[in-house]
Amino acid sequence: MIHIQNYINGGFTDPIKNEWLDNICPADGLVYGKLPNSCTKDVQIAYEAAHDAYLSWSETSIEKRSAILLKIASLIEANLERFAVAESKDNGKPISVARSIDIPRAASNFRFFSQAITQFYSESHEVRSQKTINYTLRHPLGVVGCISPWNLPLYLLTWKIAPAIATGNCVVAKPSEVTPYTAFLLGEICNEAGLPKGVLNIVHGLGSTTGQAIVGHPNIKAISFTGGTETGKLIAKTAAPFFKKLSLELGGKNPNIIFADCDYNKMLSTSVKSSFSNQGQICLCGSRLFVEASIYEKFKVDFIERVGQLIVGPPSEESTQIGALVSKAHFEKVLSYIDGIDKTQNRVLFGGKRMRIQGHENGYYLSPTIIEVNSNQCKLNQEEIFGPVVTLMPFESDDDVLEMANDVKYGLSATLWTNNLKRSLLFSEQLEAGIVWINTWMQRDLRTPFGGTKSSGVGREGGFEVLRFFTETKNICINYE
Ligand code: TXE
Repeated sequence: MIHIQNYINGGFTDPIKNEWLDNICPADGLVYGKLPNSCTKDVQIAYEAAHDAYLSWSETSIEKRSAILLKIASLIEANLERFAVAESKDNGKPISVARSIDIPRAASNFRFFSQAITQFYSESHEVRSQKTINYTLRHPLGVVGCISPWNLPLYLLTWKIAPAIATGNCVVAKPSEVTPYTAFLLGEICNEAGLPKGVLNIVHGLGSTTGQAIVGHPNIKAISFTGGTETGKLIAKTAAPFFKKLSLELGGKNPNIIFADCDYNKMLSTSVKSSFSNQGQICLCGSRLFVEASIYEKFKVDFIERVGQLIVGPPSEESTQIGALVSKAHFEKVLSYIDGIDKTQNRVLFGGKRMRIQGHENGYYLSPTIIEVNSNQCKLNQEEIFGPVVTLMPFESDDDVLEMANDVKYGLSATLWTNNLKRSLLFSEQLEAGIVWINTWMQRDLRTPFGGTKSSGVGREGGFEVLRFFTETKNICINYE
């Protein structure tokens, strides 16, 4: 049994009230660890540690902060296998994915922000006729809160922590209670890298207790959150009376728009990935596939064939491409969408069933699922399912597909497959999304702004955008006449 503890002030501690949650392995449904369900008092202690560390950390030179972040990146890389095994066990994702994507990206987050902070700058504005010069200061906020989800556990936690501490803030962080393991291991790495105690504090627990205590803490100045849209609303409501800075990266229901003039083979293999990577549990997955009518029937046959070749299996096996869904509750939620379809309007073309994997009969395995729908208004196209379930629908014209792509409450990302330059430019301008991919998917450059519109959230992460988020801007105006 793994005994996960809070990481506060550079040490590992049990929760004050001695309340514990089960840590369950989605591959077989068995409890394999315990984690704290931290209360308001635990959060307060973490806050005090962060507050005490703040003065010194915020005045630590950029070179030193940068060097520590770089060391953390190197240590994550040196412990790649240990982290990958933990992530795969906790989340159900294939070990090959944890090893090649999640953990390397967590290291990249620290490496990237160790460099970005050395290039961060502010502006000055001179008006010579009035003999004035304005210059802008960007100072850290103080103690900030970072709350992350279970789908990309270490990847998304570090995506928040790294820029927060790079800019001189101290952090109280809470990973998802469903996937706490790699966050726990990160504490050890931070100590080894020489991160001063209290700069990063990680408290574990439920959203409704620990998460709520962080968001409702009067002196935690900003909340960076990734998770569900409903949780985002609750966080916004709790944080509003304190006027906290908020960055909310929420759900998505992203269109994958396929025109007949695209590079067909590249589109086909990328669409399999954009539909089912990480068991479809990525906010950027393209879950609504709109295919131009002239190639619809061909695409349907080819797509089903390719999806049928995906290997569903235990996350620990090297050959597995689709692992287990993250939890029983989430598995049941995803399955309920499939079981609840209106069979007069929608048709399951492939999958749609629980899979029993030999030796892992109680694991949360679902075969990748393709459903043909006849209206973009159906529940399957309007609600975020967040699992290995996609819908297919043909379209006749550019106008029709653009309207359907935008006719949803979410606006995170969109993918477009076409070789028509004019169409690419028009669609990129008119698609209601924070991120548009043309003839590709999920090619990430950490310098770019990342986030969504509409119910997909507010604010942008990445690059200088997030460094601005984690700093308070002050303008100084001097008259030098
Ligand atoms: O996420 P939650 P859930 C979507 C996806 C999924 C749905 C619900 O559709 O089915 O959200 O998932 C913490 N105050 N996404 O319920 O609850 C929680 O402990 C403060 C999309 O598992 O949003 C965890 O650390 N914190 C998404 C984090 O919020 C609270 C990724 C996210 O959990 C809290 C995950 C509260 N009141 C799910 N309540 C994406 N955008 O990538 C919960 N939390």
